[in-house]
Amino acid sequence: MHERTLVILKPDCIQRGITGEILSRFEKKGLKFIAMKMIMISKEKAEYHYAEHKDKPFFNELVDFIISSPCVVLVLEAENAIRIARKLAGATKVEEAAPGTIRGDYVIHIASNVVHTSDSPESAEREINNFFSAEELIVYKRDLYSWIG
Ligand code: FUP
Repeated sequence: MHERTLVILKPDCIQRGITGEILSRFEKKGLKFIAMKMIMISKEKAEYHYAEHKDKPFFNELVDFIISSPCVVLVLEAENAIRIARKLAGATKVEEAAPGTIRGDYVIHIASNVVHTSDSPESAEREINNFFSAEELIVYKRDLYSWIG
């Protein structure tokens, strides 16, 4: 089975009206969308999602931001989906995010950085299970992508 990654289009993405543009970048790359929904993330799920940062000074701000307004959460599948999605997202530090990446093109402040993408297979599994049930992950074939599924 191909690798899966969790992507979150954060509140700033929806508020700025760039959801379609950002989805389009992942879609055009050829990553397979196997689940997608718009949700208000609960505080509990947000704290679980960002658990690795719970001792960081920016933790409360991070959680408050992600629960402030709707997000779009999606699961993408491909060989090396995790690294591919992170490349498309671009570097966390805004001054290092290359033009052509999402953050390189749309982000001026680290706290409002449009997308989240999982950083490892372990995180991806934990994060996907936090937002999706097994039944929500849709198995289907793409005819035009028969060589990769
Ligand atoms: P990334 O995997 O690129 O989203 O980045 P991290 O896991 O390092 O950070 C998680 C989130 O915390 C990012 F969305 C940005 C935010 N953050 C801050 O707001 N301030 C910081 O100093 C570092 C990270």
